[in-house]
Amino acid sequence: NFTTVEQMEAETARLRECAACSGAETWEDRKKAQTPSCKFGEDGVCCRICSMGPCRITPKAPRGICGADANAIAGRNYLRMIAGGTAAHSDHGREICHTLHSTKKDGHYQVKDEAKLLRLAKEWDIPTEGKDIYDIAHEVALAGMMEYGKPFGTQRFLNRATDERQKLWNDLGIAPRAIDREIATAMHMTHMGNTADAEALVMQGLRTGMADGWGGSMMGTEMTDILFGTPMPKDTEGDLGVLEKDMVNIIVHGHDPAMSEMIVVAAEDKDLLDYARSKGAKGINIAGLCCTANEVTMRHGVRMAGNFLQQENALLTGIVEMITVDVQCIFPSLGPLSECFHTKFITTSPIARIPGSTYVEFHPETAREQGRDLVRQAIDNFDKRDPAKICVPTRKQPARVGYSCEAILKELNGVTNSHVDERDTYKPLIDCIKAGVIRGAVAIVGCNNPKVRPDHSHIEIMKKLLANDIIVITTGCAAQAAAKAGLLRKEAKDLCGAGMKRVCELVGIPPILHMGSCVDISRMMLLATDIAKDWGIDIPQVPVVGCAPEWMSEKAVAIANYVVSTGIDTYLGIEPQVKGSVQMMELITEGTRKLTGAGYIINTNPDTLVQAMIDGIEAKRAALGI
Ligand code: BF8
Ligand code: SF4
Repeated sequence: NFTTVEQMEAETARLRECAACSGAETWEDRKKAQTPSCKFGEDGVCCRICSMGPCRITPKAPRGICGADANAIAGRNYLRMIAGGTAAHSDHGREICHTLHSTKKDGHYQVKDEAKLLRLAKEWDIPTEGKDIYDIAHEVALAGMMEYGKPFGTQRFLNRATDERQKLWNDLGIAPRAIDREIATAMHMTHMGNTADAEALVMQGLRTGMADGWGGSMMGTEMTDILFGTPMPKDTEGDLGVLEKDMVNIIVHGHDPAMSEMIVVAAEDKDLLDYARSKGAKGINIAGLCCTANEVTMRHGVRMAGNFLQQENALLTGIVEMITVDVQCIFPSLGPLSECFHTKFITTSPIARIPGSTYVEFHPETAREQGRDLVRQAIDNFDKRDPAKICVPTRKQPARVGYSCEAILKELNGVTNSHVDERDTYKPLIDCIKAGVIRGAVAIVGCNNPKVRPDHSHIEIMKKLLANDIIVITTGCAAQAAAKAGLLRKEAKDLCGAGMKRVCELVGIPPILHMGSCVDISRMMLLATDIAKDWGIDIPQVPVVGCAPEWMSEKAVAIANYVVSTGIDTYLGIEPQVKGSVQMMELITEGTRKLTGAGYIINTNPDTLVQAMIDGIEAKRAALGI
């Protein structure tokens, strides 16, 4: 049985009602208070870049005080969103480089995937002969950090792309230089009195996005795999029912796995387990939210409590002893909300300081003790639950997670096909696509957004794609929507057309492959690239598209820009905030397509959006003559 959105909504309503006595407020209440939203902001035509403003564009006032028109204002706002998103993902990647740089043989963090480290060292021409693995790790980490500020050259990872893409990026001038430089350039270009030409702003948007996807995000993924292991398929569960009434519940939330890994390790400690039992608990239960959930589920099978718009619901259960967060997508409302309950709210990063939390700054030199200490505090909080405020959720779904590119190739190696003498190739998959058994692939990624029915677009779109024999790969909160609905089970093959169903049975995979967190969309870029290489065509020709049906964050805009630059059409279920500029709308939908071979297709109706994707894939097939 699959969980429907109606069932999810009923559970949310029950939790909200249950918690009403404690005066708890959630996003649904605040969304009402924020409606209607500001039309100028919505359309991207409010400028407050300098203090002569704010200036708002109307038919009567078509230019700001400085003379900037709607195209300039919407374009600058848009580029600033990309800069914000690239900064967030890339700084996360940099933090992970620092964590790798702190590794020691007997340290708190160690190298888990030596083979991946050696591969990366080789790729980057770092000598490894006769060297200690930790010396290599430090050199690789340092080389990674240099990608952020090097004065010359472009990103090292670009040479993983197809030759056609690399040439195109150079010709268009969107091959990203140092990551920090692209962010700074975007901020500089949008300072008062600089670029007012929308096309130039969009081009820098592509280049800044590229600094994320083929720079900072890819850095995050690679270094995380080296540190904590390259994900391989695992069984787990998803939805709030993973919280256990009789156990100490600790939620890890955010993005950077350095902190959550330590909590997971501490929760397996025998002394702490005994301590939990001495306090009357049956054990210690770690559950994840948002991308931290994706990181720890892929490597440890830690269960997922839910996605972005479910973070408050987790606390409404009244059985969460502690929620520890690192960076990004954390609601400030967790401060006041946790105060309604016994829940301890712990912030751990100087990047995300939130009123109402206890701040425990994590350091690589003390991380293990800090993790243990937090787990101990959570145990001490177990008997502070208020029985009157407990509302135990029960629904959860099994899920299979952890499909890194390495894992997908391994699955394909195990299948009997006409490429038995070749290993680590996507050719068996390409054969299925050529034969039409699988029509193509869609990457469903991104957030939840109250502008649409949460999870509804994700789930409905995924189901329709499966029914049309289109394989789905997923990351971020979209992946958790799939997990909650039960779509990451192998049994989801029953929702597929005959062709896809057969492939799933033969290979032994679910029809929706969980590829990780949002920084792991870099994995998807490499997947599309290597499929194109094994096929002998360029990326825009491959029947693969991307889709963010419920996106909300600046990071999502950065992602959309590197996906489009990579030549993959991107279907959006939420309108980018540039509608007040006809030129900007034209540039992001059709303009980029003339340059990179891909653009946005925007539609807020999920049924129309998914049909457009199916048509888009069929058009790519027709162009290939398959
Ligand atoms: O980076 S999908 S709500 S959790 S931004 Fe945030 Fe969006 Fe979720 Fe992960 Ni990605
Ligand atoms: Fe107004 Fe121009 Fe200043 Fe923007 S930069 S606030 S449009 S004067």
